[in-house]
Order: sequence, then C-alpha cells, then structure tokens
Amino acid sequence: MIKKYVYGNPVPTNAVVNDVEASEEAVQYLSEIEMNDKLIFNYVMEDDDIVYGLGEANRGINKRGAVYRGFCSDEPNQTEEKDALYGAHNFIVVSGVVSVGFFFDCGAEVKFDIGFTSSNMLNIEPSCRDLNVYVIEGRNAYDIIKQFRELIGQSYIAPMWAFGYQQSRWSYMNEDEIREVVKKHREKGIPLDAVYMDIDYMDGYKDFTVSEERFPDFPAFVQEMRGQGIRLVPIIDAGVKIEDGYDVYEEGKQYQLFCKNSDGTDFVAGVWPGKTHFPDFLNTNTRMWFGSKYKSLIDSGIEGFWNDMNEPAMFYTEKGIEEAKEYLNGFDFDSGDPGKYFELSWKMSHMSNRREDYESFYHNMDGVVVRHDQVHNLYGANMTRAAGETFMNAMPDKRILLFSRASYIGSHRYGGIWTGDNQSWWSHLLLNIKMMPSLNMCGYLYAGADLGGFGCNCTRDLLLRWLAFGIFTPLMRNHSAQGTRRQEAYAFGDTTDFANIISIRYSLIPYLYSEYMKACLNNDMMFKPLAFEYPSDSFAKTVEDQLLVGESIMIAPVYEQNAVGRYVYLPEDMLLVLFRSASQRRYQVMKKGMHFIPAAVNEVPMFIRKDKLVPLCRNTQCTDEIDTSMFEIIAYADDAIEYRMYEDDGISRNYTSPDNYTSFAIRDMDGVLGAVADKTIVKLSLF
Ligand code: MIG
Repeated sequence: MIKKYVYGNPVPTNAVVNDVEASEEAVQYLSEIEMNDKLIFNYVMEDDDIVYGLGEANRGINKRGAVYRGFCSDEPNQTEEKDALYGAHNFIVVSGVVSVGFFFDCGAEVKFDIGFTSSNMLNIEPSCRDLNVYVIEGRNAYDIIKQFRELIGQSYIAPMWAFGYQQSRWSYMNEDEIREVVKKHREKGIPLDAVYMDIDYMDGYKDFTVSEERFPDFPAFVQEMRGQGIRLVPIIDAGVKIEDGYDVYEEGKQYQLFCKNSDGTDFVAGVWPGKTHFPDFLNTNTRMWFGSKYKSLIDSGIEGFWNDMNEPAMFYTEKGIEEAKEYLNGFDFDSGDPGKYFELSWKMSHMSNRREDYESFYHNMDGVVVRHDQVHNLYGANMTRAAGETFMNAMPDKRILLFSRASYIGSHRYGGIWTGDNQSWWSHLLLNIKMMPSLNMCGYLYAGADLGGFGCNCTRDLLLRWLAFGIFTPLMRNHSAQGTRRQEAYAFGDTTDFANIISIRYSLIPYLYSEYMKACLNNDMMFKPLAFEYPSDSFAKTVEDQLLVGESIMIAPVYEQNAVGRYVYLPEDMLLVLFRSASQRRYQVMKKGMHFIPAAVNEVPMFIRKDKLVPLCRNTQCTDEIDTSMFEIIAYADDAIEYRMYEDDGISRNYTSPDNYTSFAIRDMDGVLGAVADKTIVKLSLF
C-alpha cells in the first residue's frame, strides 16, 4: 500500500514510474513540524527497530545511530564519519513490530538523522519545500522494498559479458599498455573479459575523442582486443572542454545545451580538461544530443561505458579562484594568529565542490529554470539517462554496458553504478559487503566497488580477500588510481591464487547471472540480509557481515587482516563449499548455529542453503567460452529439489521468452553432488 503526499510544487525527478494519486490527508506515520522555514518529518522508533535503505551510504546495513545526507558528493576519503557519498538514494524502511517505508523524492539535499541526535528519533529534513513523500506500508521490510521497487520500475539489465572479470587502472596510457595487461592475464591463465580506458585515452580529456597518437587505429584495436575475448570500456566525463573548433563544445554553445550563470552565459568549472561547461542533462534536448555522441565510439566497436565526475565534481570555479586571490592579497601572514592560519589552510584546501558554486548555476528543465542546488542529485542520474535512453532507442536489440558514479533513484532504470573512489583499506572491503543489499533495495542491481580499493597501495592479502567477495558482485572490477602501486592480479608475485579465485567466479557466472536476471525481472533483490529470509530468527536480524546471494547461496566473506577464518552464523543447516579454485572444492554439511570456519587467504567459503542447489560450469578464460550444456550440480538435500535457471543469449533484450528458463530437478537425493549433461541429471558421487 503506497501513499503519496505532495508538498509545494515539486520538479519532476523521474524516479517513479507508476502513478500514485496524491493523498489529500495529512501524512501518516510521520509528524511534521516547521522550523526555520524548513519542513521536518519525525518518526519515533522502537528500541528494536532496524532501519534499512539509503543505497550508497556509509556504515552498516542497519543505518541507526548516525546522520546521512542524500547529496551526491565527490568524496574519495570515505572515513566513518562521512555522511554523503556519490549517490543520493532517499529511501528508508523502518522494520519492527510496525514496518513502514519512506521515500523522500526531490532533487535537493535531504538529511536523515536516524537516532543520532536522540536515540529513538528519526528525523528527516529536506532542504527544499517542494517534494513528494511516499509512505509505504507492508507486511515487513522485504515486502515494502518489493513494493518500492515496483514503484520505481525495472532495473537496468547489463549484458552477460559484464559478469566477467574486468581490469581497470587510471593510467593505462596507450594501446601497448592495454595489450600488455591482456597478455599478462592470458599468459598466467587469469580469466578476463574487459579492460577499462580511463581519461588518458582521450585527446586532451575531450569527451568522445580518442587520442590518435596513442590509439592510431582505434577501431582496429577494438577488434584486435575482441579477438582475444576482451571488451574495452571507455570513460565519459561530465564536463565538456572549452576549446574552439571542438565539435561537442561548439554545438553545446550554439544550441544552448550547457548549464547557465544567472546572466545567461554558460557556467564554467575546472575539471580534467581545464575549463569546461557542464551539459544541462536536465534538459531533454541536451540529453538527446549528448546521448547521440556515444555513437561515434559505438561505431568503433565499443559496447560499454562508465560515466564519471557527474555529481558534478568541480576542482575550481572562476569565482572561487577570484575569491582566493582576494583573500590571499588581504591576508596578514605576520599576525601570528593560529585561528587565521587554520582558516587560510582550510580555504586553500576547499576550492573544490563548493556549496556556493552549486548555488550559482541554472538548469533549463524544458522551459522551467531551476537553480542547481534544488536539483543537484538529479544531475548524474540524467547523464546516465541521456546515454541509457539513447541506447534503448537506437539499439533496441542490443544491451550496452553502462554505469555511473553519481546517481539518484530512477537512474537505476538506465544504468548501474560503481561506488566511486574507495581506498585500499580493510574497512572498505567491509563497507562494500554491507552496501550491496542497500543498493539492491534502491534498484541498483548491476553494481560493485573498486576491488582492491582505488586510492592507497593495495596489499596481496587485501586483494585476495576482496576478490573473494567480488566474485559474487555483478560488477567485478579491479580498479586503482594513478600513482598507487600496481594492483592487477599479476602484480603481487605468484599469480596462482589470483587465477584460482577468479576462476571460481567464472564457474558461478550461470548461477549469478540467472539470479541477477530474476532479480531484475521481478523487482527483487539479489543480495539480501539474512533477516529477509529468516524473519523469525532474532539473531539472524543482527548479522551484518553475511549475505544471501540469490536463492541458494549464503556468503560470509573474510574481511580482516591476518584472519585465518571467521565465525559464521548458520540460520539453518547448510552445505559449506570451501573453494580453492573452480575445480578444487571441499564440502562439509554444517548444522544450524555458530561455527568457526577456517578459510586461508587463498580459499573462498560459500554456503548452500538446505534443499537448494547451485549449478557450476567449467572455468573459462572469458565469458565468450562459457559452456552451459554441462553443469555440475552442488546441493544438500534429503528430498527432491528444483532450480529454475534463467539463461539467454546475454546480449539481446529478449528477456520474456519462456525458453529462457531451464529447470534442474533432482529427485531421490540423499547426498550432495549431481551432474547435468545436456540438461538431464546424471548422479555423481556422494560423500
Ligand atoms: O578526479 O578518471 O572515480 O574511477 O579513475 C578523479 C580518473 C577522476 C574519478 C573516478 C576514478 C577515475 C578517476 N576519476
């Protein structure tokens, strides 16, 4: 049951696809107060209530005890106290004796104080007075989330090759460096499906250009890589370089497609290319125009993109630089006043992404002029929409990989997300684990973090553990920043353990893809907290570092340095599969309860739920070679069991054919293993 309450005159956000009639009554569940010209919504939580949601946000699965801001932020230093990250996903669910969901739908900042100021008080403070508030009632949190997901519409569907292992690094400068990356993976038998092209492939950081010096025959290079089972995925930045004669700049200027200053001139911000203009993605013409620009790269054979810097991130503005100059001119360097000195250093290190700059430029939303801060969170989302909509219209029969850094609910229909600039810290591996179900709640199914961490120097053990979790996330991409140590799977000496762990991913792809597709098609979650499947188990509710992955698997990743295993809570009897590689596995039936599970740094523990099965295919070097005519079935059951596997060509958009489902049924099963040849069951050995 969904109710919608309209405040003021909200600008369209494109978040919701189903019409809900506006309620005339006062808002339910929330008490509404006015303070300092702001609307504040309060809800009194019970001691045991859990608060889920907020998508890409810091801290735990249960969001209680802290403040969060829905405000797309270029925040590469994600320490514990940071309250806003790259995405703004203003959906939360209070789960307890009474369960209720709230979606605060507006493009401006929304602050959530979830028991921070006062432990039982949930306090929601939008920074604007024009918004829609959706209140969702349901049987429990999971039910509410499914209703919400239906409200916001079906998630973007990635091509199947995007489930392969992908390698990225900011600083692959030219063809030869990319060839080298591919060669090393192939030589060492480390599976690989894609290599990312960061900003250095462009000519002077100009969007939709390819440096001729570094990629002399780009289409031929794309083909050469395809011949080795590799797709290249170029980055596209939000800012368009100001340069006479550069077609994207010239057209944008001529047809009024950029964001404006209050005097009608084009707004200027400094990003990688130097001075740029920001395309006004909130304008339909701009979206169609910018979307059409991707075509030149598609014509060169490209099949996927990542959109970056679209919060939008700004290193500086002209106004900010003028102010800094003035400040420095008037600064008394001899005052000896520490307060002045701290102010100086603060000012000089806060030239980027300034609030006053976000308040200084304007969008033309198809005739309605809106100041940026009022719609800030819609900017990156509409960049994704620009590309995603064009792909759907221009290539209705082919899926294109697309994901973005900034996002707002609604953009999940056009593309996925990666979680931006994390660090090579153990705590960020744990953050990655906890964030996955929250992202799913908000519609982001094709998602993942920079495995190994983007900033800082990664270590061998951290990368192995992070990959051991990453083999379960749809986007499995190793990415690192320029200047950090090399972080490819071959960069830490002996490669055997890396090749082995990644091989496990490839044997799981048919299952993971099947569960991902079912979640997309049914507005469901692929990553669930245990509480959603074991609602009457009060301990399961408190578990934050184990997740259900689809219908059959529970994972309990190791995320601590020097750990030789970890405690795992089993809410029911399960089968432990301890992987060394795709083919080296050990099994143990485990009883419900708490167990210490040994797992060395080169081992991956995975649990199969009772009476569920997991089909495994043979390991391959890339997704092109995956053979789904033969599976090994792993299961733990004492009765007949069945699994409905979704399988399609992985690239067209024909999702609804009944032929896309295969049923694996196992009867008379009183042991553990089975194998399927030509989709008929042959029994393997029991143990
Ligand atoms: O200011 O393109 O999050 O993945 O490697 C940094 C360079 C710009 C930020 C992205 C990161 C990417 C980097 N970009």
